[in-house]
Amino acid sequence: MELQFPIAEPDAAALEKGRLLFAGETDFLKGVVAMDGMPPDDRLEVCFAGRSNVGKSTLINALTGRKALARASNTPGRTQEINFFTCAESHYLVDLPGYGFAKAPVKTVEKWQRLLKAYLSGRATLRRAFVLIDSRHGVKDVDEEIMTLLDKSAVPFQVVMTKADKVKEAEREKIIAQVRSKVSRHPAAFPEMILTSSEKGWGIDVLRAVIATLV
Ligand SMILES: Nc1nc2c(ncn2[C@@H]2O[C@H](COP(=O)(O)OP(=O)(O)OP(=O)(O)O)[C@@H](O)[C@H]2O)c(=O)[nH]1
Ligand SMILES: [Mg+2]
Repeated sequence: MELQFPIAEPDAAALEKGRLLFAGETDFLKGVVAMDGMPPDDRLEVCFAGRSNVGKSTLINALTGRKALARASNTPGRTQEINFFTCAESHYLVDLPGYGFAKAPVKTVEKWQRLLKAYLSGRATLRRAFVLIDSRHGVKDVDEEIMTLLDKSAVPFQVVMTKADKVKEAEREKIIAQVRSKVSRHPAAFPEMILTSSEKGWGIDVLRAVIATLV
């Protein structure tokens, strides 16, 4: 049986909860380059994973309403550490380095990919991983690899489509269908997707509401 994987549509009360959560203080806590540098696991966290350049850092900025909280750039491989942000004192938002192609030396990329995998499979307080998929490109092999890792590590994940403003509606529907059919094969996948554009602000309130139900 294939699951339906609809686009999430929280009700007004859930949206309000999300709005309130993100109306609180958010701040950069630290950038981590090794597992032993992680902050104490004294609260829950959600992380943002995805291919380089998919829009992880930009999405954190959109969620928090702070333009330059997480450093974003057009160069794939911008985020090279695991960056922790505090959100309303109650949980962490975690910006991860991208996977796949990056404009950085091979050795450096290998090092941060190892760290990324160690984090995704070994962080006890990780409540949910958001796996970001570019609305123009759909699920690629490297995404499959990460989703399989999350399955094996029993880390629940949810797909967030990014850059929805970059595709026409017909094309978007085709890509969403592809993503649905690929993601629904992963046992750790949460059966609802979130459609966003950080540029236009689409779906940001939805993602806030989803995070508010988790923490
Ligand atoms: N049009 C459009 N552009 C976006 C959107 N989100 C991100 N971008 C752009 O995409 C580029 C990459 O964004 P980042 O947030 O740095 O991507 P990232 O996933 O953090 O990349 P790495 O840290 O390199 O892995 C930037 O030029 C952003 O301005 C969006 O919703 N719409
Ligand atoms: Mg980044």
